[in-house]
Amino acid sequence: MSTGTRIIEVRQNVFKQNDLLARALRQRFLDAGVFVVSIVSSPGSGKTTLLEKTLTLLQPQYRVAALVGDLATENDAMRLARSQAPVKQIITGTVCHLEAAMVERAMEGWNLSDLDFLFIENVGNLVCPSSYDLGEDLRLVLMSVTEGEDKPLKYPTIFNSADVAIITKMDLAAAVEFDSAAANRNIQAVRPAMTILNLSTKSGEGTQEFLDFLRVRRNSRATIPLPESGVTP
Ligand SMILES: Nc1nc2c(ncn2[C@@H]2O[C@H](COP(=O)(O)OP(=O)(O)OP(=O)(O)O)[C@@H](O)[C@H]2O)c(=O)[nH]1
Ligand SMILES: [Mg+2]
Repeated sequence: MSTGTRIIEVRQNVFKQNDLLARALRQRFLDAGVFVVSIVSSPGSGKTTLLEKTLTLLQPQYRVAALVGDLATENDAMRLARSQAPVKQIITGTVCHLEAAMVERAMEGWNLSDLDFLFIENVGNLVCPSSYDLGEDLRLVLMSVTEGEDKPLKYPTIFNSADVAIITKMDLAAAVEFDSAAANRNIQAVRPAMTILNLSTKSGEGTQEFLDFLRVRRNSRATIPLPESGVTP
């Protein structure tokens, strides 16, 4: 057997293990009645800023919590904890994505039935997180206006593995001559009919629509049975 063949086999096993665990997590989340939303993007697109605002604004109505992954530091967990929601930081060391096992471990001690929403901020990276199912109900991919309209074409897998695209930092769109139509076209080229939301946490544009969207998706999940395969719809 060549070294190349062995490497492929090991990778397939890792993916398979992760998928099995993610499937079990998805069932646990469903049984507990918690709606799980993960967020992926390149570093600095605004995941933590959006999440802090979301945790704060949802709390009067919903019980919320968050997990956040980074290679190093507890910075994001400290920022999110300002919302008063339960938050745990997952430090991945050299690993550029979260895995289902990390999520499972981080939730130890939490009673999932006490939650309505659980948010998971992935490590800032447009490549690694796309291959790892975390058992979430909804995966959001963020893309800020300062990154360039071509990112969906350059990183199609992450857009394909997500359910919704959110274009962030819309308050900076004019300053960087962001071409909204081109960005939308590029997203639709890799993921036809993908829902796209425009948002700015600075100006507040799109925030209410985003919160309404989360509420609707959470309510509709309650009526949709889990597919046999356990794969994210
Ligand atoms: N102008 C503007 N800046 C924003 C907006 N959202 C976030 N930022 C800024 O963008 C920078 C990065 O935001 P973060 O929320 O830390 O981004 P992140 O995606 O969590 O970053 P990583 O966790 O490191 O991948 C910060 O300086 C934020 O203040 C926005 O809507 N408009
Ligand atoms: Mg962050």
